[in-house]
Amino acid sequence: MDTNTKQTTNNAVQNEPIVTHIYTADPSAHVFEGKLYIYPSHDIDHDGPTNDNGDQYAMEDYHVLSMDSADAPCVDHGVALHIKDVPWASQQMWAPDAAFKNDTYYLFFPARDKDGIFRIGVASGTSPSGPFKAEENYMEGSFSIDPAVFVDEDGQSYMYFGGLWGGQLEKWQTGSFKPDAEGPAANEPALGPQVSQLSDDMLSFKTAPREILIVDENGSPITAGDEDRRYFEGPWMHKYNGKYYLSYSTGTTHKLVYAVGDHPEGPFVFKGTILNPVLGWTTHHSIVEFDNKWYLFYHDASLSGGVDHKRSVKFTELHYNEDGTIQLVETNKK
Ligand code: FUB
Repeated sequence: MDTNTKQTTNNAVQNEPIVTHIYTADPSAHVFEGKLYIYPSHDIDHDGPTNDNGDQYAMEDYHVLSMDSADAPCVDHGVALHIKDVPWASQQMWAPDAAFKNDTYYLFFPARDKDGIFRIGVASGTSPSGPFKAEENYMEGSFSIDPAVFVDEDGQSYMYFGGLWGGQLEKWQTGSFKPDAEGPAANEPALGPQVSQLSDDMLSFKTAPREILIVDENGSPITAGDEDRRYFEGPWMHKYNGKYYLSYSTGTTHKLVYAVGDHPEGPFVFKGTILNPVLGWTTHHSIVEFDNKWYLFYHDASLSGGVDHKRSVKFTELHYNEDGTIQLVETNKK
């Protein structure tokens, strides 16, 4: 049964927030049971600090949203998982994702553990709208933030994850957590996102996380100083015409960009920008095919007048060129 159900109208072409009664961010969109389901972060107000560590993103729960069609009202199915019901987590329920396998819906989410280290947890349920029951512990071997789970046509599932700065990815370069570790120098290869194959029950890593390589058109690794192209956070994987598209946020330059490869674990060749900067510091997205159209789900801070920890999910249609490149989505930062 849906709880706390609310409806708002939305207008895809005008890119209005899909809901306005709560702040939402980091949308992971999927088609389940013939509908669009969106798994966002639930942004909240608070009196705490705002800093590069991301303390302003103090989220405590997840709501699941759905739409029967791209121009239908968006339904809020209420709280699907609250941090008080996650035994290992202490704070900051950041960008989640969801997947369907084994007749079960899985919600993957990052949060800080009791030691303040970001880990990735999994919760499961029988409905795409939740509720979800969290596992007792975080996924063994997990770290950092922004899990995105891709189930390939052969049934193998992959988790992509990792984020710089508050997301702590720099601190794991040796394989264990080093609180003072910094990222590579500007002329060195940038840190890539991590990828792991998931076990068949979706509850653990089948293969140890390994770093993904993103190269430029000449095959050279994108460097850490190349802030228009280097990986920052928010990975997403989708498949289009047999190719694997890894898209992500560039963080400091506030773009959504993408790279293309022949294998889900890479390497990937940088291709271009999908979305120019939006209002707000962060930018985070997902790409989904629904009713024979492709859509970009993203967020901005327009509804709150630019307050970046109070963001709103929007979406727009995405178009491909004949050669498989993605057409840039322009923004007006309003
Ligand atoms: O919402 C908290 C963090 O902000 C996410 O995990 C990042 O991707 C950024 O959107």
